Amino acid sequence: GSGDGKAKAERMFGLMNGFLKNDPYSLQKDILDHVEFTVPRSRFSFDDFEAYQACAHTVKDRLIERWHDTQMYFKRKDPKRLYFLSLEFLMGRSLSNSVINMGFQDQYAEALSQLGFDFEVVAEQEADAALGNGGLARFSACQMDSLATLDYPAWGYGLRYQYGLFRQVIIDGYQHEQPDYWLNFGNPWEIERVHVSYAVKFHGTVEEKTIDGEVRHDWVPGEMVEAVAYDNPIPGYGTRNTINLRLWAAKPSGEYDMESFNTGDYINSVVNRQNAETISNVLYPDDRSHQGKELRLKQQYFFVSASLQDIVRRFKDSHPNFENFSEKIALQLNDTHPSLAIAELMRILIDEEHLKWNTVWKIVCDVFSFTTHTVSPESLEKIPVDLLGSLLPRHLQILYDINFKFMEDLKKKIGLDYDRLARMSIIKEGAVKQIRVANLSIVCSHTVIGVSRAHLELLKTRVFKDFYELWPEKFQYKTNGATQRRWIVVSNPNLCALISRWLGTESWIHNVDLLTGLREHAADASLQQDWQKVRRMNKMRLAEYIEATSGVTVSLDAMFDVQIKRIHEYKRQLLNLLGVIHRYDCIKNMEKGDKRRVVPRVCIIGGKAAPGYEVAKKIIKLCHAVAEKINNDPDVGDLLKLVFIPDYNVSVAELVIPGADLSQHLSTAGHEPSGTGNMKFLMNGCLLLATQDGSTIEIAEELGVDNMFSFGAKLHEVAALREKGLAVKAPLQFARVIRMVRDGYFGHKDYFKSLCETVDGSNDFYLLGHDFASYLEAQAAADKAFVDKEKWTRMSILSTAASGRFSSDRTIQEYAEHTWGIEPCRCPF
Ligand code: H53
Repeated sequence: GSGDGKAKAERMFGLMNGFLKNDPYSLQKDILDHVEFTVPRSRFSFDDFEAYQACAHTVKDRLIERWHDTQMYFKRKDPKRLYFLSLEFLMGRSLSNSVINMGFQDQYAEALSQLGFDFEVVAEQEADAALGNGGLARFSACQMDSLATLDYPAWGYGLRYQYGLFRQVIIDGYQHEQPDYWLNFGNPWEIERVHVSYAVKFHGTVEEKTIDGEVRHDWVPGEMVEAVAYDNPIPGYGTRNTINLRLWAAKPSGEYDMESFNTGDYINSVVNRQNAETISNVLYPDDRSHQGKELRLKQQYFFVSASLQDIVRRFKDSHPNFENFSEKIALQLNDTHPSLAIAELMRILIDEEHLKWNTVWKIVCDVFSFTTHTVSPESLEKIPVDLLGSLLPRHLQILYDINFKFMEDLKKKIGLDYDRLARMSIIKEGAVKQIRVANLSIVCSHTVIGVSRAHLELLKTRVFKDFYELWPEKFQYKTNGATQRRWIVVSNPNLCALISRWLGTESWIHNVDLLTGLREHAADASLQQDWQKVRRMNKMRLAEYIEATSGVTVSLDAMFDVQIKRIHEYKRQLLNLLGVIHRYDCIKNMEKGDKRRVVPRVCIIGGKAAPGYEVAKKIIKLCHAVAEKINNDPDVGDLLKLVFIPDYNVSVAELVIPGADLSQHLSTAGHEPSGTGNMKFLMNGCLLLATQDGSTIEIAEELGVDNMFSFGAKLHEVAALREKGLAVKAPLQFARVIRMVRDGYFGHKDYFKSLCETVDGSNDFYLLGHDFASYLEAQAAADKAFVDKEKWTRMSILSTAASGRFSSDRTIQEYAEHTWGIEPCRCPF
């Protein structure tokens, strides 16, 4: 009865100690408790790693409190919610970020120091969560931080890979891949929800039945896998709101396959069941090509099906019917990877909830928005129809139905233009029939979003031209962003403090537009001095790291010149290397006296190559071969060093970016959809040397192109240059450095032959030859500016001051207002 309930509640409150306390003394007690009972070790003897584990558990306890409050508050207020579906999240480390966002930084530092530990050292024990490849995945992580900080009622959904992105090990200058078994020592940040699990079906057949005069589809699966939820709390900065990143792990289904168990082959039956877990085993390490592999398709469907079952279940918990589904839910497709969600939502609502096709179609078209991160039509994802039909027979039917209706409508609009109909069809006809996942996503989403202004232009004119002409109002852009919490506050604490001191407030941490306030001080001698001091300290940290990882000693007076990102031909790390070779060649041929005028450089390159990407792997080897030669040449000394930083990941970026003087963003115009690394460097006062591509165009507008070093063919010139082919002349210096590589000046002559051919004459698709001269000019301009310390520091301060627009807070606000229609829902403290 209710009397019992009341007594019980009173008892519960009586037993409750109030919220966890966050003063240093309470933190110490909690840390030691976790040392003894969770880790478990003796409180009289534990090391940095164990201190990290215990600390992480105390943070998690506090996150859980806030998580519960937030979710309860969302449930009570029932606002429209956003679900962000992404197959990749590059979260990196969590300890510092969580502690800072929750506002317990000083308390933790003090608590640990009294126990004889250093917070920074303890934080460095954490392994990166690398459940993603590159820009797309890190952007997802930044968006989660902004969603939480801006109090949006949002959740992320993804896959809990056992193995994250491979570890890059360099042996003899070659990249080798090693598995990243990041869960080996446990993951204190996740909450396993054994009771939140869903069956996900595969294979089998679809039976049609007529019930009450209506055709029903009954999918009888051939395989079932259980999806178990693991929740990762995401704390906002300066708010109690803590949102959720729910990742699914595959487990053998609880429903036994009686058939095989009864045949007496018990051992094999158990072993087969275990195969279910392979679905969430490993992240695909290739971010741009899709090979139509069954396992990949299974991953996509697995995470999408579990997420939608979860979303529909939550909706049904507090709504009597589906009438206002699309007023309460926004579903964001992060690229085409989660696009089977469209067919899955239709299947659930039609086959399981028995709604009518037209009702469901309306819902689907109202809830989905789709962000594409691609510029080249060739790399758009396609799924072989046979594969889909065998794995997801019911979904194939649904896709055919969607396409049939779409084609009929389209004929009415554009007439019988069969070429265009064939191009726009969701099904690509041909020897191997395929599903065009992008076409599906466009047809079924209310908005299609590009990741920068330039990217939208390419979508309109190249990638999705036909669709743009059909539905111009569907197409928009939201320029990417990065979170200043991780990329300034966590990774550059000294700069953070300096900024707050000069702005007289910390509010820029959640209102980043305030950074423009630095502009008026850019020439102030005293700010400049502090600024230089902070930057030099960061360089020192980086220099120590370089020495430890590559054995090269570098001078802090040199310009630290950095290019870190995935290795891709279009990103032109090769252009960088050829520039370094040219610089080396110049130094070698100089009179002794002239060397005094050389601006010393430390050229730093880092990034992973997809395991099957041969050209990219050769670029890594070339970097090592050139480094070997230069770094050991007594004629060069500190004037030039070349360093490859191995195993580039989020935490390496946090160390490298604050210590960079110059950063390079060299993509051939029209090839980088946006780019977000450039924004992180900008925030940290690093000058950019870059082409006019992707988001760099917008950075140049904000910053003034005179405050960066811009070079290279512009977008409108690229197509014409390619048409000219052989007639595009590369400068003599270009031919010379290529010849050095080809003739074996750096050894490995045969191995580098094919690499040289990729940039030879008419093969030079990415226009390295054409852009080389202007690249060298931009480099010379950077040298010249670096010598003038006052000017350089001013440019550096102006860079940080201009970075406000490139916060993911701005991006998320734009999405929230214009695309998702969600509003802040702030949990009271
Ligand atoms: O997505 C980033 C962009 C960046 C773009 C990147 C990306 C991937 O990381 C993987 C696949 C893909 O098609 C695109 O290259 O320019 O900033 C986030 O939008």
